[in-house]
Amino acid sequence: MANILLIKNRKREYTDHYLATSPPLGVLYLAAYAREQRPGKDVFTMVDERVYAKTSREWEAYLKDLQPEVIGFSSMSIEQDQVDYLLPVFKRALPRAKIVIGGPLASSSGARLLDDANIDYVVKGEGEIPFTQLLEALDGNEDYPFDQIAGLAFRDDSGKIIDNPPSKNRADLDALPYPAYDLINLQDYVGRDRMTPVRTTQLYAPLFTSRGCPYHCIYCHDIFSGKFRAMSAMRVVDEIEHMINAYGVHEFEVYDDIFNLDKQRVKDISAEIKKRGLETYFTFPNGVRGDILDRETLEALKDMGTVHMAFAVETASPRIQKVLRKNINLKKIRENIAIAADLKIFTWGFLMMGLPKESRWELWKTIWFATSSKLHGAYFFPVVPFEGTELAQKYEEAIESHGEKRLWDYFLPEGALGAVGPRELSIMHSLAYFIFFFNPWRVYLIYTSGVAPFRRLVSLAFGIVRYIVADKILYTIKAKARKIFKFRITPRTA
Ligand code: B12
Ligand code: SF4
Repeated sequence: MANILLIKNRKREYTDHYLATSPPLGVLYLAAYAREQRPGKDVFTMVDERVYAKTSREWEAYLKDLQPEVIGFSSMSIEQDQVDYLLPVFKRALPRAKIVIGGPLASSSGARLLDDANIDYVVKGEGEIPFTQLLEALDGNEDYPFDQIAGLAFRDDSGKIIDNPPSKNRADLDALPYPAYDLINLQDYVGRDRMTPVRTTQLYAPLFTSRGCPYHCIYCHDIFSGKFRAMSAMRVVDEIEHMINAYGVHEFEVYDDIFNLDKQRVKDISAEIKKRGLETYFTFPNGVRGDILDRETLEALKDMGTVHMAFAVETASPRIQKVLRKNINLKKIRENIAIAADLKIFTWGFLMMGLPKESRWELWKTIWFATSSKLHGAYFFPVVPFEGTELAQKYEEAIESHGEKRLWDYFLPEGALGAVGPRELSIMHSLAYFIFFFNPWRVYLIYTSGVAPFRRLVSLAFGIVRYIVADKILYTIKAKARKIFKFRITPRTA
């Protein structure tokens, strides 16, 4: 029997924008799948560092008490600072425990992470099958030799790094067990900042009903590989009904990369929810593919209780759309945003700034596209070229030439691949928010959206002002001071 501790990591050095916290679906799937495949063999414990942050001393005491044999650590790339900080603490406390790292960081950076001697195994990409096979291998089951576990990177007995290619054999999504929600308390996530920008105080749960995306944009993660696979409408509604009955959840935050690729599936899900008489609310904060929607599909989404939907426009420049391989039909997405807004779905746009060779004119076009649309809200993200993406490979030189090579900030332009430099980009970035939010048209749209009553509108406006003015200036000062005096920014604990 293995005693397994699963940890959802957090960012160590953070600005307020990195505090969003939603239930850690990835690790909950891992535990559910392993439990099903190895019944009675393991005991799982789950710690979400974003909810229950511990100091290094508290971690040492906790680990010595719990004595896990396997520690599964789930992290995004942006959270690597906390990986670097915590893993030596873990190894010191429990030198014999096996440390496995998975999630977006592992998928992006792969075997390179084994440069850190504290990490024993790296699992790239989709985790259910390789993680369960790894548990078998650690138990000594010879049917699962380490070098045959797809997507696993590890050191062999001689210390050589073995990097197994990812699997072509993926989990059957309809056969996946429901995520192991018994390992967390869903109440812990109520009232916190979350991916859905309009805060509610309702109990909610995430849904991930499809994996993979056929579009292959050059900046995108490829955690689930390009091929699109989806749960059937029945399996999706079964999970929704299970969450209502077992946990009293009626609001669902959908994280799919491209929930609406199969229009018929969307309509079937909506019809099935209606048929079963379920009371449901949905938000799509990770975005839908906005140009392949149509009125009928949007009405089906509205019927099933959709209150919020993000549209990933990224750029209003057709040239850059091609470079990114996103190829959004800008006319169509604008029309669909308007239909959604008219249906009283709170629409949010994702725009990127600082894209390859992006000119001042192209930046203005993007700002104008968003401002003149019926979007209720928008994020203008400075581009972050994540390791492992085509964008990062193609523009490696540009990334290095703007100072030390490290992950740029998602909210504050520190680097730029575009034709304008970081300083100008930063000014345009602030201007984009001002022009977008502080105009009577936007205020009218938000006020009449039916979703955001006045109090929310005011808090949204304060949030944006604080972000552009206070946080940006404060963060810049702190970052400069950090460089000069070499101290860390706001460690929350320890
Ligand atoms: C929901 C979500 C969030 C939530 C929280 C996610 C969470 N619970 O951890 C919030 C809103 C907080 C968030 C924030 C951000 N996010 Co986000 N987010 C997502 C999203 C949409 C869904 C995540 C999810 O639940 N997926 C479903 C589950 C099933 O997949 P999974 O978590 O990846 O887990 C699977 C595998 O990765 C693996 N696995 C995961 N953990 C482990 C652990 C072990 C031990 C093993 C073996 C395997 C394993 O197995 C799992 C099952 O197959 C993804 C996009 C996506 N398609 O996944 C982006 C994504 C994870 N986010 C991303 C980014 C960049 C961010 C932000 C930086 C963006 C921003 N604008 O602020 C912030 C950073 C937050 C921070 N901590 O500072 C990137 C990460 C890229 C990277 N290389 O790190 C992604 C991939 C999207 C993208 N743009 O490419 N995000
Ligand atoms: S459409 Fe979205 S999910 Fe699909 S490859 Fe492009 S960015 Fe990724």
